[in-house]
Amino acid sequence: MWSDLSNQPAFVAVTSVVAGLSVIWVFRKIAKKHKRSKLRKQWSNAGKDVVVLHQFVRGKYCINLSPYAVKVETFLRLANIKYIVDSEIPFGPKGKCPWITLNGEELGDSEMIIQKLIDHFKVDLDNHLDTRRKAQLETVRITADEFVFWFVVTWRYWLDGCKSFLKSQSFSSFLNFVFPLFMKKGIKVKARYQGIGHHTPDEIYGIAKSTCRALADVLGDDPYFGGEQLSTADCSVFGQLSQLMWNAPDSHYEALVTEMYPSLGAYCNRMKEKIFPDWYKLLNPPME
Ligand SMILES: N[C@@H](CCC(=O)N[C@@H](CS)C(=O)NCC(=O)O)C(=O)O
Repeated sequence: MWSDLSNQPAFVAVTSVVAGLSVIWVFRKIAKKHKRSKLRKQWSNAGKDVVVLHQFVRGKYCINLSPYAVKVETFLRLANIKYIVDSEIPFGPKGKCPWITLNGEELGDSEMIIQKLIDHFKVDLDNHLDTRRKAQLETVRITADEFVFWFVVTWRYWLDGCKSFLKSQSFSSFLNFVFPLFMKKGIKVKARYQGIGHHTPDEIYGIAKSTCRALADVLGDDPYFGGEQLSTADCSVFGQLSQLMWNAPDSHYEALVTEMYPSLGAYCNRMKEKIFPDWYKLLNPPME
């Protein structure tokens, strides 16, 4: 025998809540779309050949919490390309940060962005390198982008639960509370898929140590990974190492570049001073 559920108070309450949430969801979606299309018009008016770099808000000690955003911004400066920064919509067409808008075209993925900029602006930061050295630096770049990244985020968000990282950001109290809750679980799942998440914290630190040692050995006594002159690979290495240097305060991960392999810390400072003379003004809040 069927009873008429629509007359039950619990049923009415649940359907009202579901309907209310659905309306809020639809309104939020529309508002988001509207905001994005308004901003899109603004970005298209940035000027011909002016890159709009979309990234997270700046940090207290480092210009970004995303190593890939630091990488792209470093490249833009090295290649003398005009750019402006947007932090309202940090996630782009591939659902990742950073991304760029160039002459109305939206593009994601730091490496693809750099390739596009190289083609469009006809820049070559590597013309002082022979083919063999270029190939060696490409493996250094891959190590930084695809390997350093994983031990940094696995430690930062999961193993350390954002404790050290949050000291380096100017987040609101609300974000300080919810950020670790979401990130810890999310990165744990991703790190397991990637593989690094199956190791113990000591083993992960061991991987971080041997990777930093290898990078310090490749750098040797040179000022940059490109030798006396900077190279495209320096953008990636700086982007990743900047996270250890400035976004892991008072931690054994920071010590990797400040104490254990100080040539890497000196390299970070050299890059900062050469490419970002305005570094302290860019920080949030700015440091004079
Ligand atoms: N391969 C991409 C990686 C970008 C990336 O993973 N960015 C992170 C921030 S550092 C992100 O957006 N993560 C969000 C997510 O994976 O959902 C690139 O080179 O740009």
